[in-house]
Amino acid sequence: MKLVLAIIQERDGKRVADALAEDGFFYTKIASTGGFLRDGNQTLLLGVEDERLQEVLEVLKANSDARDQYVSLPSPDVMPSAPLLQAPVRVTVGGAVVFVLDVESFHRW
Ligand code: 2BA
Repeated sequence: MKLVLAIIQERDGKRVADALAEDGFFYTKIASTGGFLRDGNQTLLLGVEDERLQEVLEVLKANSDARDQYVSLPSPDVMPSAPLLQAPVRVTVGGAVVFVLDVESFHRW
């Protein structure tokens, strides 16, 4: 069994959730915040059997889009050396950032 930890953009949240539910995946959704943009995103925890791992990755990929966002004022604790006034920087966020971990054991009471 694997634990899939997927960080997706808030705007993709409903589309991803609907697609996962439709395909019968169990998941837990946690509201989270990106350390760089300081924007809200969503972290999904999914326990999946090994044979369905590829399928869940495909569902995540098909339903999360990469988007460009602009960072206008970097926070001093992120970039202490940044000048106060500088042109907005474009960053491409997502589709999704996904970690796959081996599950040692799984229990449900
Ligand atoms: P944020 O930390 O808000 O990052 C948003 C986007 O900003 C990132 O998109 C990346 O394109 C850019 N970025 C992040 N850190 C940067 C840096 N130090 N310098 C320049 N550009 C930087 P994604 O890579 O698609 O990441 C989307 C979100 O996924 C992140 O939001 C964060 O919440 C999470 N994430 C990404 N990599 C992670 C990691 N290695 N560990 C934990 N969470 C991660």
